[in-house]
Amino acid sequence: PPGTAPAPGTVPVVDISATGPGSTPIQQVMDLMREHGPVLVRRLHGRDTLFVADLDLVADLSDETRFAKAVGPALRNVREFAADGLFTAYGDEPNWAKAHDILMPAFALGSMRTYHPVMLRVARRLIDAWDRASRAGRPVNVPDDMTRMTLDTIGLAGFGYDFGSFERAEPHPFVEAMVRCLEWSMNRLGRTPGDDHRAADAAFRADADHLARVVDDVIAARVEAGNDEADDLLGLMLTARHPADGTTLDTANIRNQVITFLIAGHETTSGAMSFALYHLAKHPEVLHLVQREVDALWGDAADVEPTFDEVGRLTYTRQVLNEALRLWPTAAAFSRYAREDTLLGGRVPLRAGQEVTVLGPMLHRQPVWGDNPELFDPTRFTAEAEAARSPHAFKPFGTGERACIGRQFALHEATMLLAMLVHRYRPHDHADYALTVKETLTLKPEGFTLTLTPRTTADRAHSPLPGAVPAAAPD
Ligand code: FDE
Repeated sequence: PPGTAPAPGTVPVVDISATGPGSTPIQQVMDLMREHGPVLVRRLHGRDTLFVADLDLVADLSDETRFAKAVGPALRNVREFAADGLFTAYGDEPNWAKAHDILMPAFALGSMRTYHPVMLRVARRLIDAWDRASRAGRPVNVPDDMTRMTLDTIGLAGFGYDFGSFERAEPHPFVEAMVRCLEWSMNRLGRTPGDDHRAADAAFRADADHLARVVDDVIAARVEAGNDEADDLLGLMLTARHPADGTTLDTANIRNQVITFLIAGHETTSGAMSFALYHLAKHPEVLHLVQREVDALWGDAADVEPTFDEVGRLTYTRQVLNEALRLWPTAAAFSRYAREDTLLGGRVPLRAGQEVTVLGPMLHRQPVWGDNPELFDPTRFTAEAEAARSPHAFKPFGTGERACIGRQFALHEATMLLAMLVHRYRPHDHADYALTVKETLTLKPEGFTLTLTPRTTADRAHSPLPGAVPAAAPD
């Protein structure tokens, strides 16, 4: 049966039943791996999960002929509200391949040109809000504002729906319901058998119903506007026919896809941008190099309007994002299952159907990353460094045919925003922030705030820095 431990003796088994997984299960497994090594079975009330982070094992799991995506325990809970949406669909569910084929063109690199103007428009909303905070000398809450920005972006770019998040003091109710649904999915994994969970489950049902209602409104607004030919995601979902059989997606599946994209398209991306800003606030020398890159592109312009092609030229900014995703991949784990009985990496026996969970943050700290993996150093992502490294050493977007469909979307959005912010403001770590990583299935730096000073002409004149790109100083 799935989830069963491998033969005893081959892999350490760590029983956490006494404490449970707590509110930070990913970081708990990270600690267990620091103690027991990068392959272990975590046992909780008799339920076993095999976690791996070794490069050779992850490389082996990426072999699509022997392994496939597992909708693991956490995603099975997410299925309670996203059902057969792309992220949570089983590989053999017909709606996975159908939706994948229909929606892939909307995420090809070229399609990002279509989304660029909307991304820019929402980036402006964030900048307006940060200008106001900066004038008032008020700190900004980074993860909260990044979440406002990514929700508005996916809503507008994907579905032509405006959540108007910057006009609200509190997060949009959709976000609050969604975060609670994700928390429920996570916490349900750590339940002690015999406890009464009816209240939590009823609250979850109410939240899931709220998500469905919002999404039905989004779809109804589109259909009412008679504008269902639009070439965004929702337009494709409503009208595109599958090449194989000529049918479109059915209504229930469209609802599941919209929920899926609203969730997948914003929590993870906002976390990635928040971590990137966290590292920039802690590493002035890296910040300086990003400033140098954006100043070379935009000079002293007061209100920059990045073009699509300029975003592609922000190589160092993108390295910063990749390095942020290395240390804290915001979708931190993904699962695979063995198609047949096999020996994983030639050393861990697996039975057909058995699931294995890859722990990204620990894969990203393996020896392939050198002897100081905790060091934030964007030069790890120069083209040369990447070419010299196994492609399996870095998996923030999963692997194979079930890898992230939104990768280009997220990277374009995040690179552009980060560059605009660095061009405009000097961030101050006014609270001497100590990193606390909050887990709601995805990761984010909880309570991270900055104060901002507008950069001046004089600041920009000082940014050119001769010589090669130095490595960052140790933490
Ligand atoms: C997907 C994904 C993944 C895989 C998972 C598994 O394997 O289980 C991962 C890891 C990810 N994804 C990650 C990420 C990060 C970031 C930043 C992102 N992501 C973003 C985004 C955006 C959007 C829109 C998205 N994203 C979406 C998505 C989807 C739909 C999916 C599913 C696909 C299939 O087909 O399966 C994913 N994503 Fe992501």
